Amino acid sequence: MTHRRSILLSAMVLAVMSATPAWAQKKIVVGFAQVGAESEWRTANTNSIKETAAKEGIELKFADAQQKQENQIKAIRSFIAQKVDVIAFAPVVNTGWDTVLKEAKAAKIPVILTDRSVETKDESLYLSFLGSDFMEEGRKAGRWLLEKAKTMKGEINVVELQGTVGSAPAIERKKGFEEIIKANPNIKIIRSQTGDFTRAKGKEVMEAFLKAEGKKINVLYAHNDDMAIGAIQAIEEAGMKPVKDITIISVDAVKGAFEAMMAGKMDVSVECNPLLGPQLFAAVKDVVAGKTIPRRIVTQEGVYTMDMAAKEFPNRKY
Ligand code: GZL
Repeated sequence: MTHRRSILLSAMVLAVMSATPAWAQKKIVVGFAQVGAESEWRTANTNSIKETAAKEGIELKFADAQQKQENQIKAIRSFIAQKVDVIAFAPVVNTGWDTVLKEAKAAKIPVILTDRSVETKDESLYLSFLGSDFMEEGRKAGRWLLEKAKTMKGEINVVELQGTVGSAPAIERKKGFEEIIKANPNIKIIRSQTGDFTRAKGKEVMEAFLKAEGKKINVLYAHNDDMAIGAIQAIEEAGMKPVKDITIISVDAVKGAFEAMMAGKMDVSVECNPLLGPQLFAAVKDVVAGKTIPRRIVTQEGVYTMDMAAKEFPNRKY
């Protein structure tokens, strides 16, 4: 055997021997504080995070905050006390996080935001924000309505079911939608109220809209499918027909939206991808390995209309 080959071989043997066996490598421990379980989207998001952690052999400490900021803050404090390697969370609202994030920073625990972002002057309080561009989702909904409006006569009165008050998706989906529809002065938002991203509240608020405005309503813009599906029930119970009497525009594109579109009860749903697990834990592993991660990781998303629903439905993962 040549001298060179023997050096190469011994180097390889050394490398194999010095590599720490998998069972001896310290498991990465991640603390995740989830918003809650308010919607189909959230359930799919939670499943993606839990399934990916298990697949990657990462120990996941998971807390469900039942849509309360104080519960998320409590969970983050417990992760700090347990000295986890990384903290990740989906902030239920976008303000009020500096104090607890400063505690995480003092404990030298990196933080990754998923799904929703936070407002803070101190950029060092989190490493990265992984999630959708909610402004663009609102713009996509607005662009769809501008096109649809070309086939509609006279005033186009919109009622809007907003997401959780103070949450990034609610603020930005509203802003993006309004930015686009102002191009057509016939389109007016005549009522706008939060349905807190839930079916029950979406139905309740739509009942109030129908009582107040009735047949004046031409379009519903719902910030998520759960509220849209609740509103569709209210529209039918009021003796009106979704799509035919009231155009239904929604966001998320979860299975329930595809079922509604295939039943001819929803016009369009703008996709908001909940399957953030793979991107989150790839970022976690990079952080633990000392690599830098992008400040902003955007998820790719489409727009699904009623005529596309049946063909696309079998491909849906959530
Ligand atoms: C969006 C996410 C929103 C979904 C809702 O990324 O935060 O919260 O649109 C969910 O369905 O409740």
